[in-house]
Amino acid sequence: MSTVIASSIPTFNNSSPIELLNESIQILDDSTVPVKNEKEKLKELLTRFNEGKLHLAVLGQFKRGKSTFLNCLIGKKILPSSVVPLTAIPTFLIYSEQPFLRIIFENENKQPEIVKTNIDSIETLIENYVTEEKNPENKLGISFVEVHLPSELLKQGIVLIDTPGIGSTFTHNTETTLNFLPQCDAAFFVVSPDPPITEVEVDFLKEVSKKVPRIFFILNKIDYLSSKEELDKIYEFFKKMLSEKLKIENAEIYLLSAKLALEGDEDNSRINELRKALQEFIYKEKDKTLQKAIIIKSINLLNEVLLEINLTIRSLTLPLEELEEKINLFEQKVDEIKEEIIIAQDVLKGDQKRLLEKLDEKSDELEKTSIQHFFNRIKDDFENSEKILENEIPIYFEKEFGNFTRYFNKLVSETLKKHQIRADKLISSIREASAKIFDIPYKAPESVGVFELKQKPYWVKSKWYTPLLESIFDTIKAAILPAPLKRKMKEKKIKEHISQIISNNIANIHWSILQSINDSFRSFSSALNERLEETIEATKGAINIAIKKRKEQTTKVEDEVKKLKKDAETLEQIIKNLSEFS
Ligand SMILES: Nc1nc2c(ncn2[C@@H]2O[C@H](COP(=O)(O)OP(=O)(O)OP(=O)(O)O)[C@@H](O)[C@H]2O)c(=O)[nH]1
Ligand SMILES: [Mg+2]
Repeated sequence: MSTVIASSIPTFNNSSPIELLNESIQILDDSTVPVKNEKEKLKELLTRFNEGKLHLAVLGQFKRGKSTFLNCLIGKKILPSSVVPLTAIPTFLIYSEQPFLRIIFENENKQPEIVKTNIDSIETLIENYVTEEKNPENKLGISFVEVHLPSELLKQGIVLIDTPGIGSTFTHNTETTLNFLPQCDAAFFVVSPDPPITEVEVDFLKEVSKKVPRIFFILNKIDYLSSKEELDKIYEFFKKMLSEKLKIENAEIYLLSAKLALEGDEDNSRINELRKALQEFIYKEKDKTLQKAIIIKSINLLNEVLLEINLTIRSLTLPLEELEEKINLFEQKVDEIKEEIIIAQDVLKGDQKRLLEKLDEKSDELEKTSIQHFFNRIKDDFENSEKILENEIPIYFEKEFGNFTRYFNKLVSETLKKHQIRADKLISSIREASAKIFDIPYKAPESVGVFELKQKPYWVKSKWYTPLLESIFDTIKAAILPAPLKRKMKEKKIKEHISQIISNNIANIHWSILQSINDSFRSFSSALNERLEETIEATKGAINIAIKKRKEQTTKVEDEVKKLKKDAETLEQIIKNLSEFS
């Protein structure tokens, strides 16, 4: 006959992740182990979870109909749409009973602007802030705009986000959207048959699929297609592209005519199928998508807390002599790891230097090709050279600035990712060493966060071109010289001018990227040191407190150990239950 012993450890069988997180915070609140950091982080996660708003963004190439599509989801023309590239600023649609706008600026010291409005005036009002036409090259320095408005769809806990279209000549719009990706929890990716899908879109989609866990595809503007055969053909083509180029199988693709939907043609627009899918997603998947990220982060934190609790227990129970021995061993190990970190920091500095050399090399190359390009451009149409330069130089450098940023962004994230993996291993090895020395089970956390180039974006934009002073040409014109000589003088002046402008522009691009690279490496390096110190402190702190307790109040040690053991068991159970939700 077996004896069933009733356990005093709760099993939380029916607890929700929020209850589990609350429970663990309570344990940490009452704990004598120094876990303040972890507790704060857990509280932040819980708040985010409680607010529970999923960021659902609409992404795609310019002019695919993203803004129009959002208007038809909301059922009202809220976002401006046009035949020219338009949306320039990410625009968040958030539920509120009373409509108002909140404008958030890039300069964090500038207070957000609140603009009260009524629902019918929203479109004309936000035009002033989010469109390329009214806010060219984001001269207002806006980071994003929130449109708070009453809507049944938004009320269900989603925030819909309109993003600037990628791939237009306004490369800063592409940059804005690429930087924005990590904030998306899920996305609608909009394509259309005019043309079906471009290389730019394929590249963009590769980025999106790396950063956004859930994507719906929308084949918009189906009213362009005159027959079912055409529709099937384009659908199959798109599906094949997703499978061959992006290895996305079984993609969810919805057909749509946002235009017809706005006109109220429910049947031909096929909007209802999409609405249904969205409702189903909100109903079945929304919370899960958000939950997953929160749970993984919480489990990592709780595993660290467990290690500290177990360390304290060991420090309270081991014979003092043995404990001293182990502490010495641990200190030695920490010193070894610190040495390795110094070496890693040196390698990091070397990589930073190599990237800066690459920047010099690329800038020199660009200077040469740009001068050649513009000399050639004016050669055959000399009389119009000023017009040509004025028109083409800003576009040319706008594009090159975008290319440079993308190129170095990729190099920086690849380089720092490599370092991050190494740093994670080293930091983890501190915890692993303590676990091993003190004979405690330990599970290393999963890596979080990818480092990217810090953007110092658009300050160079307005200065791409400064015209030559009229008076220089007037002087040449007025001079008593034969015509061919005058032309030669003018040509010389213009060429000098081109070289000067190109050199200034390249210096600006170079400076901007250089600052970004240095900032990225600096913040990586200080984050690494901070994490290292934190980890060592947490581990040592747990041991030191235990030793102090032993020396001061030997009689209570037994009770303390009992309580800690119970906490550890409860946390283990919470981790187990949480992982069932992830
Ligand atoms: N025929 C047709 N035209 C559409 C449809 N959806 C949008 N359009 C038109 O396409 C043009 C671009 O629409 P927008 O909604 O501004 O496109 P967008 O993707 O937001 O563009 P950007 O903000 O520049 O990236 C507008 O002229 C819309 O009227 C559609 O389903 N059918
Ligand atoms: Mg738009």
